[in-house]
Amino acid sequence: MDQKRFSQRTITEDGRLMLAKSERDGVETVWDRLEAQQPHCGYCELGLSCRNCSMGPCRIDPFGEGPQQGVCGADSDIIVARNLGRMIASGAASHSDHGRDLVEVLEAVADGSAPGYTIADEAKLRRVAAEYGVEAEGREAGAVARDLARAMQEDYGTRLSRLGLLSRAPEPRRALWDRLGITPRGIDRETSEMMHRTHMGVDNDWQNLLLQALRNALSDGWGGSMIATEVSDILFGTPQPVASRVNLGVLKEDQVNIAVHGHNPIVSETIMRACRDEALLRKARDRGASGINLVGLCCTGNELLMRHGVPMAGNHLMTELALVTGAMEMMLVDYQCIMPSLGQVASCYHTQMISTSDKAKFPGMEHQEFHSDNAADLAQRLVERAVDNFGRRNPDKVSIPSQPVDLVGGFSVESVLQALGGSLDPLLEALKSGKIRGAAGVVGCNNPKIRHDLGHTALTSRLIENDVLVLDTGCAAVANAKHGLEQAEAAERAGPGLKEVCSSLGIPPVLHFGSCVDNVRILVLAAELAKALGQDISALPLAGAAPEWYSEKAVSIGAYCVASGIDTVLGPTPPVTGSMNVTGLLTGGLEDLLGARFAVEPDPEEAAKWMLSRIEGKRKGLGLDGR
Ligand code: BF8
Ligand code: SF4
Repeated sequence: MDQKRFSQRTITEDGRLMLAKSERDGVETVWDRLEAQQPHCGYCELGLSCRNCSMGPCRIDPFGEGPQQGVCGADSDIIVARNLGRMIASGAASHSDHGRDLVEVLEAVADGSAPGYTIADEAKLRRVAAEYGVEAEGREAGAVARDLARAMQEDYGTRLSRLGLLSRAPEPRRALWDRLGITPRGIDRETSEMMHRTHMGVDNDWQNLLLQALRNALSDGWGGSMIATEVSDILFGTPQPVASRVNLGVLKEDQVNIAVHGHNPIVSETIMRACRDEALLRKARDRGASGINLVGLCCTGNELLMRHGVPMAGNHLMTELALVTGAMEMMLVDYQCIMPSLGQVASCYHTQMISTSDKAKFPGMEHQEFHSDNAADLAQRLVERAVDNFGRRNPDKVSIPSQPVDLVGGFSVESVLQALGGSLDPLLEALKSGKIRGAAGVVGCNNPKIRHDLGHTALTSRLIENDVLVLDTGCAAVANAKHGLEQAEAAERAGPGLKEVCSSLGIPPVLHFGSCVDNVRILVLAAELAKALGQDISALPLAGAAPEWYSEKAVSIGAYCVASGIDTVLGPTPPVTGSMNVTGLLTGGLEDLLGARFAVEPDPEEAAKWMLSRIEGKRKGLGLDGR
């Protein structure tokens, strides 16, 4: 395959070079498998196929010539709405279950049964506890942590009316959710009810199904994901601006390279500590390596980058290619977005692949289960094995591409407030004066259907050129960082107003806000801005985008953003276009209900235009100068 075809797959140099090497090494990648899958099933692309029961599977003919109902009588609206509801249920469940695992570690820390973990941010523990009505004054941290963990567990199971952290949303938004009947109750309850309603013969009103889908998504955004982020901060520290580096060039030829991939910092934090262990570093030197080099992939990488500046090797589509470098001694995975192909890719090299969660096992990986009571110990033993594996590296197969790019990460609501001198006023002033036109969240995945990283970087570049401050997370944040957009110097690439604001604060025009569960940091910031202005979130000049999304989690994120009042544009088309009614509601009618809606636009230039026009429209609504 020639260079041109690699360039069609990715805009990144490290990606292109490793695609060429993967071909030389006979390794199949996600792009090859996408090609092999062509053409995709048209019914599924439109959302018009259903296999929810064994009277089917059924499909609806989009041209109106074949069947217009499934065996049970479900029409295109019902089938499309049910399918979308189930995507959101899966996404919300994934984020929320990740959050639950953290709550369990918090409880174990309180009980003294988690030797590898501590409470890193006690002030935050006390702040969040107070929000839950847990007495924090004058009590020792362990007792507060135990009560907070139990209060959060109630959010998952037994809360009867509303989630604990909903109080963070502005009052008009909460009142709107109440009026629409979409105030999320228990986190597990909303997912479970979504699955119930989409069983054959339960909810067959497509609008009613979509309302539950929104409630389910809100239980993720203001529930499971928010708990995940808050407890991660309590256990591992609230992010502060930190320098790091990104792309496959962060791997080191003369060191033991270890990658962590997945989402939950429970595993990656303990691995990081073991990588800094003096005895293991000595052992690495004895083996001829100059050190132990820990790198991150995907969102658990973002978690480590945000809190400790651990370098980032790449995003979703780079996970196979990181192995193709031939320089990786060990990759440890927890869960989510870990392609089941990784074991097969690793088998072409000396890389040891380790799965760590009882809920996520993979072909071609060795399973070593992490629990809060054995994590510290197990991490030591595994890093030691990675060190031993250094000697088995085949130098002929090693190729580390590209020079790493510098970035600043670690933006949280807390650290942004600090950068602003303790209050949101400077940001509000910049918005009011029009120096900053608005703010946008650019979030989500990579998808081989979109040229790798182009969606994120082109959209983000256009937004900052037009004086829109960008907050990014997940794989989008990694893409933008590789593109040099998360350095203070990138202010030069921004419009004059944004450039002035960023230069005076010494911040980049694109702020790395963390992993995908950390999208809730953007929600909280939006809520605080709305409260400061005495407005609902939907009145603010904000917009969101997931230009390269692939995951069901991204659908849940998009839905809770829109339900929270933030216009959101998706790159790849979600499987809903088989129903004119559902598509019309999502991309139009929702605006009357929620003050925000979806758009679908795979071209990042067009997506930028849509976001900018929505932002200017909201400015006008607030009586700020239009453009
Ligand atoms: O939670 S952005 S590909 S790694 S789903 Fe996955 Fe998408 Fe990346 Fe993070 Ni989020
Ligand atoms: Fe077919 Fe209805 Fe069963 Fe779906 S639920 S597979 S449409 S019969």
